Amino acid sequence: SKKPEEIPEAIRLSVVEANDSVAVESALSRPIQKTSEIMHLVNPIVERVRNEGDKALIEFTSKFDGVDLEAPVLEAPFPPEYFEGLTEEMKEALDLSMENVRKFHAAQLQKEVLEVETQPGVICSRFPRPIEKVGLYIPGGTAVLPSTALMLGVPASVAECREIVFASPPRKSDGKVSPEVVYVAEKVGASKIVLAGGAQAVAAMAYGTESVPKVDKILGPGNQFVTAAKMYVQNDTQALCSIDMPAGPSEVLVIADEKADADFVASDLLSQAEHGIDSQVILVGVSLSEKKIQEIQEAVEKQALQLPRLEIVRKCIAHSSIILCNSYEDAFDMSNKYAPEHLILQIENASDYVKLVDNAGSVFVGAFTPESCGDYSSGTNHTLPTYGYARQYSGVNTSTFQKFITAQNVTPQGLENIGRAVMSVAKVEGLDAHRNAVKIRMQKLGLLPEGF
Ligand code: HSO
Ligand code: ZN
Repeated sequence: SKKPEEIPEAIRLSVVEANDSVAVESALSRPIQKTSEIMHLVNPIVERVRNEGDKALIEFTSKFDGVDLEAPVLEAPFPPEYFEGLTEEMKEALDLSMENVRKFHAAQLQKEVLEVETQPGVICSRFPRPIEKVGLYIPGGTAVLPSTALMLGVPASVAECREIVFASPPRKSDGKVSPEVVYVAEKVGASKIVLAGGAQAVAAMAYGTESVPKVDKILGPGNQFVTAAKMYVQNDTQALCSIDMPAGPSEVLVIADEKADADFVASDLLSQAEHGIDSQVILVGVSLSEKKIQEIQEAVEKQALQLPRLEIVRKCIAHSSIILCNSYEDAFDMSNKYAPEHLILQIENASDYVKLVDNAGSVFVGAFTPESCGDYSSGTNHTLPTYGYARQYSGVNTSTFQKFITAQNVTPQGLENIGRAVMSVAKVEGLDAHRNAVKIRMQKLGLLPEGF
């Protein structure tokens, strides 16, 4: 028989009562981000790429990815050997996913000029323009992430960004990036793929190198080095570069009631758990019976044991919880407080409850809507706010790739209507030149008495 320490621990979520506020707080707490702690590692990498360009980029790719490149950038049209291994089935799957994402994001595109005459002769307007150059980071490592390529690339192309640059670390085996990513890059009209990852890829796109164009905005998920480098360049006025949003580990919160299918609930919890050991997986139960809780725990264990990423899942589930509530309202309060990246509703008449959602990145409504559909193919974006930032951030959408410019046209009649207000406020601010700019005009128009 096995010694006790060799028996693997059961794969189960801890169970917490909603009124146990200490336990709930701990269940809903997120792992502390160490961005500032790794800044001292990231700073020199960013500095070197900024000062030495391609030479430093090639050197870091050799050091961190074990790939020696002659040129760090692949230019469109991408060479045929980069598409090798791409199956027809994969092309069809990517095409279907891209088409749905395109449809949903094209519908979001704001093209029209907004015009409001706030007072007679005072015409204010607003018009959109694409962000000219965007850099899309596609993580590498063991996972292949063509889905991230399409979730960022399709809206950038819908918004008509003038230049789309991809960056992804090359594979150690052959120095290439996966053909699926190259396929998506070609489909969305990317001009270049930077064969680099980590802080060095972010720096190359933020400052530009001999072969990497300097971009205006960098988007995409990544490890803590990528995140730290994005924070760095966002704060550096030399880079003049913005980013999509702060990033943390991926999360799901599932709200389930007694009618929920235990196998479905378990499958959703596990699809989040397999992302990484620091993934957050929370089940909020509404009036669940002991029997249902048991069924869910058993389904989690049974399905987990079949998964190739079992070891990741095991570690993630070890810090995951079921929180037991007694009403739908309490469950949604709990969820709004946590502000999950993904919220899955496996409850009766789920669509009637969407109105209770105040904070979430994206909502998956009803038993037959697993998160996986939104991760890949339904049309919504999977680049979503994590770490509680769903309180104030939206997920990536078409307007993420646009900016909005305002304009105004004030006629003499308009100046008559607002000129005196401008002059009064300028006076109280002690800004006489401001006041004069209106006064001079109003005098020429004969709108002010002599000696005003
Ligand atoms: N759930 C992830 C996205 C993803 N899932 C990519 C699979 N591939 C973050 O929203
Ligand atoms: Zn996922």
